[in-house]
Amino acid sequence: MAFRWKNDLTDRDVTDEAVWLNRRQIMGGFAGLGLAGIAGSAHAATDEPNSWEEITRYNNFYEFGTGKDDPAKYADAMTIDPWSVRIDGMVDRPGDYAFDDIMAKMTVEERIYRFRCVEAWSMVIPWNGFELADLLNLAGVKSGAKYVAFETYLNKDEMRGTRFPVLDWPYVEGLRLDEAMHPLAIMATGIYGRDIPKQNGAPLRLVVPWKYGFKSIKSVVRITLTDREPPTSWNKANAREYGFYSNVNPEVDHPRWSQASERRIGGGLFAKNIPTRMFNGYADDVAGLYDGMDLRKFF
Ligand SMILES: Nc1nc2c(c(=O)[nH]1)N[C@H]1C(S)=C(S)[C@@H](COP(=O)(O)O)O[C@H]1N2
Ligand SMILES: [Mo]
Repeated sequence: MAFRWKNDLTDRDVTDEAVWLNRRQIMGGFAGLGLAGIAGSAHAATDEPNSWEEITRYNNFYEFGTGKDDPAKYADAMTIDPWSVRIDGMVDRPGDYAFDDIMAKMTVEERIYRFRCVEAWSMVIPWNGFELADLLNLAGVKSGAKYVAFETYLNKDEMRGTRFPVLDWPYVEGLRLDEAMHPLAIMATGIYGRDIPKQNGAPLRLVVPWKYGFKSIKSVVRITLTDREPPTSWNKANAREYGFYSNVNPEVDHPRWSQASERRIGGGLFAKNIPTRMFNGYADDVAGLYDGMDLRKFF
């Protein structure tokens, strides 16, 4: 790996780590997790992470319903053990990778990321996970591969929302290969040092912090390397409103609302409205991926 990403979203510079953890009452959650990145921080605090309750009770996971509280209510029905991820297409070692075997090979770190939904709300989430690049390298990406396609688990008996044609199930997403290989792109397996809850995409989900939240596909069962831009669920549902790239961009509005600002979840009625940043504040890291591209055309 050419460089490891440095966290700019932590308050551990100013707050003793144990105090920070206790405050959120998560000490019980650390057993068995290799939290390589839990210590050490690079920069001063800029954002405060959202609470466990906010992160796990205000969700989008349409397979369980379109209400923000539906996933927390209904995702429990999803079977996540055993779990495997089929990695296929243009790879040297295609196959079904058992979740436990993947975890045995990956280095889990903490990544505190801003998370910006296309609906103009946002949170700050302390994920635990590993770099997507490490998983792709496990399977061996063949030369000629240009894109990565992802697919969510689908079980109509367990996922009550899939009885309705809100989206064309299963939920699918995609990235360009260089986006997928970027060290900011992770597969999250935890939050606040605990296993990731089902409503947040257990047992592993993609997190691409510089793109709108819908790119961060949950409960991934299949990853396919391909040389063609893969179809994506929201683009299939409404191509005029949701492009393949969907990079956070305050200058390109959604056809039905402005993307210039966002409502930071928390504080109830006092939720703050804050300006949205180019690439969700990760421009220094990722703008180079889009050099020379017309970001209005490729939205
Ligand atoms: N399979 C699947 N993945 C999904 C979604 C979904 O409905 N189904 N919703 C997306 C959207 S719109 C957002 S904003 C985020 C929400 O993630 P969170 O609930 O963990 O905050 O998940 C994304 N991933
Ligand atoms: Mo979203």
